[in-house]
Parts: sequence; structure tokens; C-alpha cells
Amino acid sequence: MKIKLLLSALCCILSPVVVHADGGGHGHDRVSIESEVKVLQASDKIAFSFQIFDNESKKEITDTDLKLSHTKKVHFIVYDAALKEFNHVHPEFVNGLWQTELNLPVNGAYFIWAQGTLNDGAEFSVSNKLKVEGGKSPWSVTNLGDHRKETSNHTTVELSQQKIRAGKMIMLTYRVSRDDGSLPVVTPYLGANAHVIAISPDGKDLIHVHPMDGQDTASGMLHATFPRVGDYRMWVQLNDHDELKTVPLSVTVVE
Ligand SMILES: [Cu+2]
Repeated sequence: MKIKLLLSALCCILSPVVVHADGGGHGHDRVSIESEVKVLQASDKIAFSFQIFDNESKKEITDTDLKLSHTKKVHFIVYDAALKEFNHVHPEFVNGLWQTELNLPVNGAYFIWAQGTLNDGAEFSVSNKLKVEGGKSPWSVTNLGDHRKETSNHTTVELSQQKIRAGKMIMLTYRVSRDDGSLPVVTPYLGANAHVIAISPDGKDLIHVHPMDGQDTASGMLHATFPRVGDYRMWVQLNDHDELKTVPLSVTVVE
């Protein structure tokens, strides 16, 4: 096998590859994420701030408490309950708060996740919920189906077609191409050829995997376990021709 794989991501040292949100804001024993504002006004530029707490030391987690993971201190991921809207941003710690800008023009119930690594090596992936109001009508929650090939702004990502069974480890391969016939030029994004974030149908499980850097940057292997039956959203993010592409795929997981 030419391309080796790197098992998961930010969450595999102390906790399993799949991270589960209990929705209550304290989805993880040690670390939690809280925001003062729970309802956001829809906009393509929302100033958002939050805090992360170490529940063992009872202290706020600041930028000096964190190591870099995939070139950033905190990875902040946001999506709606219909798994249509998606933000992946990297907050800065300013004036005692983690601050970032979000692009959320569509109303709905949203999940937020913060992922990072404490200085002692403990990785965390914690979630909470938000509402967005005052914008476009929310997407209705529907089954996403199995769509393993999708194009976003000329960059196409295609996944292999194996049957995916709940709770069983699967190796999916992917290939990047261009719909204009030119060759893709895939360069690292945040230290990996691709970042893949998969979300369970109910929005509660987040799986974050990366292929390991291979010789051919336009293809790779992803190693993941999808815990339950249903249609999972997969957002594949990569740099093609120095432009970040976010390609939405979906896979059906069967018993
Ligand atoms: Cu990130």
C-alpha cells in the first residue's frame, strides 16, 4: 500500500475516534465549551466568542494552555441540524475569550464543536448548541442519501463504493479530479492533504479523519468507524490550486 493512513484526528488519544455530543454542553468529562450568547442573528459575518473550560482544574483554557494541532490551537466546527451549513474556522484568544467570525445566513439549530490539544497532550473535542434566527428559512432535515461524488467550484471528490456497516472499521479511498479536465493540484491544508469531517444523521457524532500524506496528493485513504445506521454527511476539505474547497458528500451506513 503506497499511501499509509493516519488514524483519526484530534480525538484519538484519550477518547475514541468518534466523538459524541450529548447536547447539554458538557459532552466531555474534562473539557467543556460555553458561550454567553445562545441565539445568533443570521449573517455572513457574525462575531462569535466562547470559552473553553478545564473541568478538572476549574479553569478557563487559554491559548497558552494549548499546543498546536494541525497548525492551529483551536479548530471550531459549526453545522446545522440538516447538515447543510458548515463552518470550520480557527478562533483567536483575545481579551479572555476565543473569538472568531462565522458565516451563518440560514436559520436553524446548530451544533458547535471546539477541538484542540492541551499542553499535557490530552486531546479534546467538545460540543454545544446554538440557534440562528433572523435569516433565511432553515433547511428541512431529510435523509441525505448516498452521494459519494460531488463537485465544488470545479474540484470533484469521489469516494470508493464499499458498503459501510455500522460499528465496523472501514477504509474508504478518495480521488480528487477537476470538472474542467485539468489536473488537480492538491497541497496541504492545515498540515494534511485533506480533512474529512463526518457527522451522524442526528448531528451528535463527529468523526474527524485525515489521510496521511502520500506521494499522490490527489488521492488517499480514510480509515473510519461510523457508529450507527443512517446517512452521514461528509465534508471533505482540501486545497486545490491554492484554493480551499469544501466538498459535501454523504454515505449511507447499514446494519
Ligand atoms: Cu481546523
